[in-house]
Amino acid sequence: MERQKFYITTPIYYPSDKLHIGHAYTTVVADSLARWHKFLGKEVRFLTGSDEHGQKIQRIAQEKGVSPQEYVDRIVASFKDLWKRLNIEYDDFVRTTEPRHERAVQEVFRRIYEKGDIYKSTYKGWYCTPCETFWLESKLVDGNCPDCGRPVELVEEESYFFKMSKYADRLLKHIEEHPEFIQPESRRNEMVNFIKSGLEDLCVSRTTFDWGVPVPDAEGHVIYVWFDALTNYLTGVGFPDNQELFAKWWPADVHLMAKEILRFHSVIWPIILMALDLPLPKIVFGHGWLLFDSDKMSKSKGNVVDPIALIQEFGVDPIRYFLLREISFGQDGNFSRQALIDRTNADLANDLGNLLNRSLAMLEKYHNGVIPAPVQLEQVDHDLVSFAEVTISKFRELIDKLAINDALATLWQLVRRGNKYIDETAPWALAKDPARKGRLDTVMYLVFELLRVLALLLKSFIPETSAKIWNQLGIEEPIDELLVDAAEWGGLKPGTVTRKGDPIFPRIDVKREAASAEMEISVKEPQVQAEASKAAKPAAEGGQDNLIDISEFAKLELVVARVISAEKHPNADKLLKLKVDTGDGQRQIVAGIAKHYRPEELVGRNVIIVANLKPAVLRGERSEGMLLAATSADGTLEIVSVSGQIAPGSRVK
Ligand code: ME8
Repeated sequence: MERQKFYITTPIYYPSDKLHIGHAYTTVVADSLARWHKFLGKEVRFLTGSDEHGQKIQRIAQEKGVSPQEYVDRIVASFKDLWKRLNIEYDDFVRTTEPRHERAVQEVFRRIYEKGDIYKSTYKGWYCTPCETFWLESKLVDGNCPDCGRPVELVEEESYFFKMSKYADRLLKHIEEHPEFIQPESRRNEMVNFIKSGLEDLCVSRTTFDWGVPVPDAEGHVIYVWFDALTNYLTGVGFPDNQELFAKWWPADVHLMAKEILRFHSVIWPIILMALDLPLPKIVFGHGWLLFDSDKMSKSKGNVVDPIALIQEFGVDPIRYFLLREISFGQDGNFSRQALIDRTNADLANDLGNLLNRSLAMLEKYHNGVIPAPVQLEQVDHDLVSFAEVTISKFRELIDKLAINDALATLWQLVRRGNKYIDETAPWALAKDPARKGRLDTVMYLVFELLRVLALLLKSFIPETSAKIWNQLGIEEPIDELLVDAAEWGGLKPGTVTRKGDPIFPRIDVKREAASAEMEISVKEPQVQAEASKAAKPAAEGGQDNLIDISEFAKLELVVARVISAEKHPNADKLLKLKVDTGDGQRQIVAGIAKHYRPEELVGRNVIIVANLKPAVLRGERSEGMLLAATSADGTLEIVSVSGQIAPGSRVK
């Protein structure tokens, strides 16, 4: 059977300056979808490129005192470098100054001209150079460009015109018959209204500058930059010379872009294709804008966020994940550094990273790092498996609908469910009882099976992370070669030897306001939690004298902290040395619980600590806080903990 195909494109970006996080957004989404469709077993073509002609580029090059070609060569190299750093795996990159593209554009122009749909006349009207758009006087807003608000220029020149109006009814009919053609739906209505308000014939050549593809046999005319740029989607699949490649890939499945250029793609582009008698793309999707302080990021406003600096600071997958998860696909969304840090700490470090880390630590301790065979499943296990199965199918449906952020939100319910399953089944308790070895094996197997499935489902979105998880899981088949069938539940082979590595997402440390360096270090007697809690008398015993008011209680900073690592204190049998994550950083706590807990039982647990206790040095180890534990009369001690649902740093009141 012939493999299904999937052809996806991004806009070709202007090399007027370096790219910002908004361009990265579209391209990360396109890359993730391309990878996803490959994972579904399809043959995929992913096209991007650079839109190098036009008055805007020519002017910038002039200002810089270099030729337009020299100027764009340098900027386009930076585009390719950015895509490499973001793990963007495109199949072709069309530069509009390449001979193959110039040939394609001239061929498109010639065919439409010969058909009689392009004619010569004179253009008199307004032009917005930053947007490279012609405007009728009636459409201007306060005399400025209605799209970007910047000043327009009056131009009057002999031009070729494309009979757009001739195709308006055919286009409306196509939109009506193919409701999926323009997405999201709200923007489809805008486009329909725009067409219904009447289409002008489009000016498709310029004579007042020469940085463009020459109009065939018409000296002094260059082809209008949008007519040139849109044609890249044909160039990238071999038009007009490689007919085999072209027949294989055209029409495109998805043209992706932001809303400001949806009109070019859902009105001008389909009409060019109709004039060429070529089929129309299946979906034209105009997503929202990435805003910065609720304003559109743009180079001219100087509020752009440089993706390279972000990648250097945070790594590539936190950026990819943030873009895919944080912004409702189709809507505008805000970018902020704090939101990026919060998202990374909550979803990647706490939920996913912690699930992997604690599972590996337990497996190493209880089973030498080897994945056991499951025994009999109990209700709690069946619940996990059916939750996983339902979630996986919801995830797939949502990606198919291009609801990428919803899909990831759904998948994260499963990640959190995994952490909850560990809390519920308490492997540390099972490990204490040899008679429950079968239960422990089953729990460990299911947890690792969940991690395996998650790594597969995430590989299209955060590929570097999936590869790291895969490596730590120790599965031999290369993850790159596996298709979606492999993500069905139950594929993990018992006997697989895991490899504990570094945490995949260390938490991003946000400086605590009260710097720990300023805290006093006491060298008094060890103040051990278990003893401290024994010493505290219940209020009822102490009578009314013991009562405190709420303001005194409020002085206590009780917070949830997640145990990242635990080990025996080198100089004291009663003490354990814990490293905990408090949401805004990490700290060490020395706790007198060594007689009651083994270190590995604590890793991944969410304990409650007194966070504003003066630091102390306990037998040579610094302790910054105290964890809460309850002790019964017979000396049994249990630490107070909450489930993985509560994020580290949450206040306990
Ligand atoms: O328009 N939020 O190129 P361009 C979200 N050359 N996406 C953003 C964004 C933001 N703040 N800023 C940019 C052009 N983008 C033409 C395209 S195609 C035949 C020719 C993304 O460099 C988004 O995809 O101005 C937007 O449509 C595109 O970059 C505009 O890139």
